[in-house]
Amino acid sequence: MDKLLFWVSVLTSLQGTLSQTDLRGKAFVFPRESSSDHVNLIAEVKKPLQNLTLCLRAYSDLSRPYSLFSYNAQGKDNELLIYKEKAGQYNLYIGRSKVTAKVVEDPLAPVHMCTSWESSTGIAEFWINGKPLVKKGLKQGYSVEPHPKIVLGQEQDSYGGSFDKSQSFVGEIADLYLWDTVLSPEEIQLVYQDSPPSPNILNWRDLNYEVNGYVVTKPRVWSEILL
Ligand SMILES: *[C@@H]1O[C@H](CO)[C@@H](O)[C@H](O)[C@H]1NC(C)=O
Ligand SMILES: [Ca+2]
Repeated sequence: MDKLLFWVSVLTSLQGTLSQTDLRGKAFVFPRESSSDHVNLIAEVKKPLQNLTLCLRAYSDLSRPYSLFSYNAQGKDNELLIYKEKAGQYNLYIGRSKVTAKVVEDPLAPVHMCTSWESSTGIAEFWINGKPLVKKGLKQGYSVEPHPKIVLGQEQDSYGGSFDKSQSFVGEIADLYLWDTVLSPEEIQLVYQDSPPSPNILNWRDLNYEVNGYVVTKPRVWSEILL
């Protein structure tokens, strides 16, 4: 290892624990409320995004609003953000604009969520537990900025920081995938059933991430699919 690489890795290990792992069957547990505990997801986004689909499972008993997925670009807050306002109310932000989709749901039940956005039409979709919500539209013709900082557990108000305890996530997150395409309804069902088509930006089965603070990886013992 050359000297520079050595010091880079020393610095990195001081900041958090870097891992690249297959997290199948596991969940990130955010066990307490804070303005610091979070996971950085490391993704290569080199070109602006015109199409995207993000899916994840989440389990939380919070009743206040919280961030599920926070993607900021340099100087661009809320470039891509999933923010849960309250039970049954999901906000998608693209380039600081927002749409809201609503669904009847049990506030204490685990949830599988997919959201997609297509620049050419501006159409935003939410799929909750495999069911499509009413489509909305925003930012037609826009492109999501590349080179993001992606954070789970906290909502960024700057590039990689400025967290607010009252928007933090407490609970468990699993099976997170991000594609640079809009998945078809059939593909969304495959993701829901845990057979996702190969994701090209973030892949739970080969995830590059950095844990900061009190976040623990544990087996996922819950499911929103009634077996
Ligand atoms: C995004 O999707 C549209 C079709 O909806 C396609 O025409 C366009 O080429 C896609 N853009 C990229 C960068 O893949
Ligand atoms: Ca923000």
